[in-house]
Amino acid sequence: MLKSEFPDAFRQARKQVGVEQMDDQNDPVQMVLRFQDVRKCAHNWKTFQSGAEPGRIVVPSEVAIRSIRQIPFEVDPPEHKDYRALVEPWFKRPLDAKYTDKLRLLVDGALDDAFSKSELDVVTEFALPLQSKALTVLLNTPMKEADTWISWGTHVFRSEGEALDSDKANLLYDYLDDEIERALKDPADDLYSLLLSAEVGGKKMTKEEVKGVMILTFAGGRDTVINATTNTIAYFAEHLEALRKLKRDEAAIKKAVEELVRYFSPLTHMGRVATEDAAVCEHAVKNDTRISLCWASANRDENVFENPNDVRLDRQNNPHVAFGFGTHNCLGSTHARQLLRTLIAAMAERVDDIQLLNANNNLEHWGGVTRKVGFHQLTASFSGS
Ligand code: EMZ
Repeated sequence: MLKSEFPDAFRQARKQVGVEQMDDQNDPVQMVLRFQDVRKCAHNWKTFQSGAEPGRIVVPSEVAIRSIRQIPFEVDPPEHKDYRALVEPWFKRPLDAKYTDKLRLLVDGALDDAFSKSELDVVTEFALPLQSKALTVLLNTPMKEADTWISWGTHVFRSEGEALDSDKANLLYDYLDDEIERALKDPADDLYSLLLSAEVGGKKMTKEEVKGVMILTFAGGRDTVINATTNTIAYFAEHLEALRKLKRDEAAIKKAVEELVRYFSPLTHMGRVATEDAAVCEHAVKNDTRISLCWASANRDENVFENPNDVRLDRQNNPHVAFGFGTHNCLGSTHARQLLRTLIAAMAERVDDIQLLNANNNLEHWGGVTRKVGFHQLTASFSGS
């Protein structure tokens, strides 16, 4: 099996049952697996809410390590709208040509580094530093901040072998408290300062609300972007011809990114909490219990995608839900897409060959299902100029 092959872990459960039951810290989750059901539930925010107790819609639940609400992610309409409208323009900056130029410099730096080494771990030596440096562009903060973030590892709330790591979470919370104080004293053209001076619904944002936006920005786009980057490199290492065909073809690269995120689905699922007794594809959902919208399963639904387990970089009809669906569609998707497009463009121009050496798969366990979402480690040797 190729290292870049990511099997459809949910096929049987999706076809036969439509849901998968799993336990999570004694707060069970009913995973919704079919594309239409996932979209319907995502749309129905009144019955399946995001604004539950902070941390509860994340699977595994972060209730035990987080009391601050992530904004706008854990807020429902109608309040959600004003928060989202406030941050949306900032998160659309990746569409500016200058922003992309900055990303290109970072990607080129990462490739230079890879070419100069005989081998490297793509996860910790390429994807993690690239994600962190790119985050300084998104926040518009000094590049040296990335050094601190790199030291936190791939997930800000988890460590290898530990589903929830409160010590790690506290590092992030303390860091953000300091940064908020810094921005209050000495405002700059960065996301902190923008939020601290903003009003929502006629009221100034509180420090806690600002922190809630920042936690989301740090946590939501971390392991997801790192996995997407690593998996993309793994894919093209094993499909060099496909990479060559994309050279200087922006339209084709855009399509390729959509197909790769569909196939990899870096975020397996996201939860919701039922506000009343309900049902999903004839399975009862009790009031105050959790469901999850399984993007990874929906993205392989054979009723929607032809040959869903094939990567077709030029797939025509691709309504994937890798960035979620509906009100809460991913705020960071513009940044993530731009980073992946830039990565592929640069690789197509500069890479001659990538040899994958050792892979340690990152496997997730959900109920009876085991899913490969990325790699803990992927050593490779790059050549190019
Ligand atoms: C939350 C989540 C957001 C959560 C889009 O996903 O990402 C997870 O990785 C975090 O742990 O707190 O931000």
